[in-house]
Amino acid sequence: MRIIEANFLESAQGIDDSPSPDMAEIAFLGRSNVGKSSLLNTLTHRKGLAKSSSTPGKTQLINYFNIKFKTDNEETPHLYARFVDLPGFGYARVSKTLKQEWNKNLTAYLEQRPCLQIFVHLIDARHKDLAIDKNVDAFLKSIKRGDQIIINAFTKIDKLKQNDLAKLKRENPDGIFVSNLKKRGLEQLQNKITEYLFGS
Ligand SMILES: Nc1nc2c(ncn2[C@@H]2O[C@H](COP(=O)(O)OP(=O)(O)O)[C@@H](O)[C@H]2O)c(=O)[nH]1
Ligand SMILES: [Mg+2]
Repeated sequence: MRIIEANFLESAQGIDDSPSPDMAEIAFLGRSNVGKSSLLNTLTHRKGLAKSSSTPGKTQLINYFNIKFKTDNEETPHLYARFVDLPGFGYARVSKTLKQEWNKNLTAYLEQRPCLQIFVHLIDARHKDLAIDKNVDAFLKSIKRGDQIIINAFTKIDKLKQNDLAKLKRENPDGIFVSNLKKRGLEQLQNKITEYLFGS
């Protein structure tokens, strides 16, 4: 399965002004600068789709993208889902909980959106133990419904030594390990998403 179309749909401040929940959604979240925009652009084959240069912390909007997949099945040649680009949260503000750090509207989106199926938590492979990411992880686990999964995607693995990458993989057997720069792990990430949503 591959992505053949990706289009920006709209930005929302929260659930109230979000599109109608008529499609499976995959939310991408992580610290500012983790590589989220780069990853979204590469996954969708659209260089400027998620603006990669926006000032960290300035935009607190939820951005929706309609994604069209091409399948190998003649009866259902196309499948659809929505990628949701969430604002990056701040640099390691250890003393604050995610709820204080992050706009209430965003946590409400994560907690209450009925069609939200997958959380993709992006974690910088070099800084995998930051308090803020631990908070996010605990928060996601605490809100996750039975019909949802959390994918931990470790980014910028090109910056790790082989030994450290091997160790990271051992410690996170269910993780996905990506480098946008070296184009590693992107197919695994996409496969994990489509397998969960569509079973293929
Ligand atoms: N070495 C390396 N740098 C990356 C990678 N992905 C993104 N970057 C860089 O990290 C910075 C932040 O990327 P961006 O996609 O804007 O992060 P965002 O703030 O999470 O949307 C930019 O300078 C990117 O060029 C990667 O896989 N490897
Ligand atoms: Mg960005």
